[in-house]
Amino acid sequence: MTAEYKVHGNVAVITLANPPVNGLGLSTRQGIVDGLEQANADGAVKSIVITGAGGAFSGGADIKEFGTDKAMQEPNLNSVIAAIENSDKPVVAAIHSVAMGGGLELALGCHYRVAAPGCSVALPEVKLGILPGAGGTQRLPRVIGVEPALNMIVSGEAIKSEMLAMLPGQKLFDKLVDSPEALAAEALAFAQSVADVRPMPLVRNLPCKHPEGDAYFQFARNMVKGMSKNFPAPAKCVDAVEAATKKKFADGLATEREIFINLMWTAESRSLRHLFLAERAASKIPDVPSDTPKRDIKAVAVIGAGTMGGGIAMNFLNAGIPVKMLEMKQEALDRGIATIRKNYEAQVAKKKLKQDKYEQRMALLSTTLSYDDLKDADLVIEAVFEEIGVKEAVFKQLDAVMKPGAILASNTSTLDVNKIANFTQRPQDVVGLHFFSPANVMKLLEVVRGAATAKDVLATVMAMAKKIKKTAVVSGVCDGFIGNRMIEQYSRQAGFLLDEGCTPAQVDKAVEKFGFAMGPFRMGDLAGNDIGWAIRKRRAIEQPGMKYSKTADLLCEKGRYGQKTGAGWYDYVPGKRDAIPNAEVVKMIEDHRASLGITPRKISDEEIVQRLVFSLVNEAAYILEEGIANKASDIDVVYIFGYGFPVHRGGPLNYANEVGLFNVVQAMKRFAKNPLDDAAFWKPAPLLAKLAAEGKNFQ
Ligand code: T1G
Repeated sequence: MTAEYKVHGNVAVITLANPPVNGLGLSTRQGIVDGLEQANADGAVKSIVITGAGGAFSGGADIKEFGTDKAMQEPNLNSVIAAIENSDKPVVAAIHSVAMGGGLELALGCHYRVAAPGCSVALPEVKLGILPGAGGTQRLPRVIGVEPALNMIVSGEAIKSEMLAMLPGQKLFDKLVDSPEALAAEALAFAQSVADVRPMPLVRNLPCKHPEGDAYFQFARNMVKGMSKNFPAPAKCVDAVEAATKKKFADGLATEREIFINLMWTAESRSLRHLFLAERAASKIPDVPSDTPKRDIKAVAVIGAGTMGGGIAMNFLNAGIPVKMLEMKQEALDRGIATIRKNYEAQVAKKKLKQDKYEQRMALLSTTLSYDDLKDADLVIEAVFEEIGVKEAVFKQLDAVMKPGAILASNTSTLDVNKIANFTQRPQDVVGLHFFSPANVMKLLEVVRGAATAKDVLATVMAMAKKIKKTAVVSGVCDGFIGNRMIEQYSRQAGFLLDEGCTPAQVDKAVEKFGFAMGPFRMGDLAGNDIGWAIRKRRAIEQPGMKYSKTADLLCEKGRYGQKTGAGWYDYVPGKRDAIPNAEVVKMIEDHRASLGITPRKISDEEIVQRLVFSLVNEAAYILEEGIANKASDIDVVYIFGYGFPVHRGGPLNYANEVGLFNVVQAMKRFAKNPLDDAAFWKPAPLLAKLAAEGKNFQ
């Protein structure tokens, strides 16, 4: 049982013990109910305390149970809370560290709540595409007021217990103790002090009104409209809280329950729950035990003070880790430092960073022109020119100067990490750390595992990624690793669509309607079309015969690299990001099409989206069966955090599962019949074909 029962004097203490966060899974729920029964049956017991072991009171319902019959199995959370409210003896919640979701709802069902300071209190269900389903939308407004409650429920954000305790007239906490250490004893004392108080207070009996209800909820609906694009839950939160102000408690609870169950079965919620677990699962490497010893990373060196090097350095400065930056020339260093300063000063100006924090971070940054000065760094990351010869020179230098045990990392985005490792005598200490630009902003970090990369190096960099607030995904070595290898196919399809009859704007609009922030052509203009141009030139040598549309090359030959040259697939007005369609580009595409003897055809948005997204799916299936990615959810994490795949779709493979792999394969068979496409590419990867034939999903 994951809830312990112990009697202290005449107080029974039920302790939730379901690590890591006391998720309210079935056995924990059963443990609470059993404890309540035992306490109510014991004449020596006068009052009851519920608390959580370890680092949380409770992180809420057990997300891992969702979608299984355990989640709804009695006693469900509403039944547990009813058992608390119907207890003959007062129940006191002793809250500390984390009280979230169902955990907070459990506490709201108690007669009293004693809290420690520093506890993160939240109803974050909206972040999972649902809303509080055990009375949170009905009880929280009754203890902190309608507006603060709705703000918490719609945002899902955590607020510290001491802040909530300051809300005027709040009835959330009956007592805020001085420190977490004092909680256990003070909760026991409080429970003794209320043992004979009757009637026992119930949150459900408190009034819940808003003086200008209709006007306020109309305002609230307007406010959530912006955040509700693609997500139904925020607007439903407003409906549930409004019900709390207009209906009797039991009816309001029924309204909440109905909305909760409906939202639970939406594709959006399945996607968000999938991503919640996927992001955390990404940090687990099948053959690297979680207790693998990690190397200390106390000092970092970054080679290259360009855009990437500067952004990479900022991640470590932000985490309080000193960085030494090396460049070949002083003016390059000066430029790099100036860029870092500019980035921080912009954050200070927007009040996103305090001046003293900015100065602290800059104080951690030092520069040098000499490799010898790097020798004491625990981790060095090179972010130099993406050319294997340059990497070779850098890694030979590093091998000569870095102390034994230092980790040597390359920020390469496509080059062979095994080759790079073999430029050194210590390939076991070499790893790829592929940051995404802008490196100080993008959450994704591809950790590229070389054939020789040591397990403790992997464990170290995965822990380091969490420290610098990156979502790290392990990739094997192949051209483009996970993300860039897949985007290659996506870009090829985008080019074929132009040859066959689309304009850049039509493709981008279809993909943006699907949910991408940017279609492939706007994205090319942002990243720089010359990057893809260079890769295609390299590919033409390494993989002759790979079929591409020539349009992107024709565009680059006109110097239209994108925003950086003021013009790409679109035109740009200086200082603005609006993509303005350009008639010459459209004509260039039409002329090229005519030169190929292609008669343009009308292509539906559905076909555009399917060809672009399913090209990601097929390439991902190859990546999985080659072992480049450890699991399907890792690939979804890469695409959500690094390539702007729409969150409400859960990632390319989650989306393929939602569509049905049989249907994906059927669509691919249609695409393979198109002579202007790449029929060979549309042969389903063996893994995809197998799963589709067996009616299974990517796991
Ligand atoms: N259920 C199951 N596992 C959970 C969990 C949960 N609610 N919360 C965290 N974990 C696991 C997580 O998967 C990871 O596991 C480990 O704990 C550490 O998580 C009826 C229906 C609590 C602030 O949305 O926000 O209640 O990878 O890396 O940074 O209305 O976890 O080690 O195997 O995030 O210290 C509502 C979600 C549920 C809270 C801790 N509750 N959790 O952060 O650690 S729905 C939530 C968090 C609900 C009711 C409804 C955070 C945290 P593993 P972590 P952390």
